[in-house]
Amino acid sequence: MPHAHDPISDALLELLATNDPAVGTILAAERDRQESTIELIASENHVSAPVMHTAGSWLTNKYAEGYPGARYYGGCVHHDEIETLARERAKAMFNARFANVQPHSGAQANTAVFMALMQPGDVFASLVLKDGGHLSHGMSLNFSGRYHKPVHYPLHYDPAHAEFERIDYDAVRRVCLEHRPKVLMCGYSAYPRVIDFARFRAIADEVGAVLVADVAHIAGLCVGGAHPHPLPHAHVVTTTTHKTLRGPRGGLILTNDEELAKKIDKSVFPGVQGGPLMHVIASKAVAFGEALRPEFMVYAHRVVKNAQALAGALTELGYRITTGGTDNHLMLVDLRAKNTELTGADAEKWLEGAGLICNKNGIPSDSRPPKFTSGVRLGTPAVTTRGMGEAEMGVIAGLIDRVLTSGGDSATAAQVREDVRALAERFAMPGVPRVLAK
Ligand code: DSN
Repeated sequence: MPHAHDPISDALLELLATNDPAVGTILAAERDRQESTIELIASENHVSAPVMHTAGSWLTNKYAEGYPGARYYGGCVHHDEIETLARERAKAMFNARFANVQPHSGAQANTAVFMALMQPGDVFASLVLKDGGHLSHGMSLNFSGRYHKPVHYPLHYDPAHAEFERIDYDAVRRVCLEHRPKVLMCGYSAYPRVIDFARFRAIADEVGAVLVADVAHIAGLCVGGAHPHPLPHAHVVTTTTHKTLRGPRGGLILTNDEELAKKIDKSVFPGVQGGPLMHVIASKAVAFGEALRPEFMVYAHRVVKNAQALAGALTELGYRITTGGTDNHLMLVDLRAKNTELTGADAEKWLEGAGLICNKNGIPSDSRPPKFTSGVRLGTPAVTTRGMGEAEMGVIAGLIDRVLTSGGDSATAAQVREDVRALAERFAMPGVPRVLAK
């Protein structure tokens, strides 16, 4: 049975079929791929039709360098209105006094914040990438590692410790007391547990550091009440808008501090960016409006419940979930518990062959290099958007296990692919969003 589509998507493909069939064919194939597979990448989601199509609107035609009321181009009246609306909604979501909605991405947001808070060569503290951090938190090839001096705080690495693979807050304090960083960063790309923002703030205050919380992964959970809020603890909050927040690809910066807000605005433009992507800012405004509705709270809590159900089902099947489970939308699956030979790279490839989309990911203290890894990272934001629940998480765990215990057998992958297709067909992609369809 074919999926129902929103009329604008269909009209776009019709337009491209006559206008640019080469592009139209690729886009139609990608729509089909997304519809017929199960998306388990923790940093991805499926946006609503209003979010998607607003990103393709008239606002793409305009330069609007500057900020509302202070632009470097004429004709910005509606761009001022939309950016102001996006800012107001962003502030309401995070209970923040100031918001900058212009960063093109989360990495751009972090670049601008670093520029506002540090000079080249200054020291900052963060979690290293291989333990779940992000490349913009000090990876050697990234601007953050090239122009600043990262010092990294550890997790608990002792399997006998009750907090195994969780942040070692005492060590965060020790590292900060030793190195006196200008900035202390928290917020991660592959960390399945609650972040204690108040504890980080106490450490930052003790050493005179600015606390930056990069909540890119958990932003939607914070807004939806399924994870504690970073404000008022963090001095600055950065995030992407396209993960659990379910908006268009982009970045966002928030703070309660007026002086920091002024510095950050200058760093975003003209510091690291030129013209803002106003069509994306309009789409952010739509997504923020959705996130402010009560239905989004239900969604955020379901994302976590689904992640816990998936982690529980995989544990029963013999996989090890790092830290023993999850408090948020993601989990790291240590494949070695099931099969010491299996790498994350093979698992990712075999699962993709069966229509189960995820990414290989290092687990803490992984002995394998990032190209291979011993784990995969799984997340539930996208499947929850499609309306799947805890029962489906059990089904998905079983499908994953069938693929991973087959040793890469192509006949098994083909059978599972059909089961994935049948499951995907039962859960529509968001067209007209459910909240408006009622
Ligand atoms: N690349 C993103 C992720 O997958 O977590 C982080 O920016």
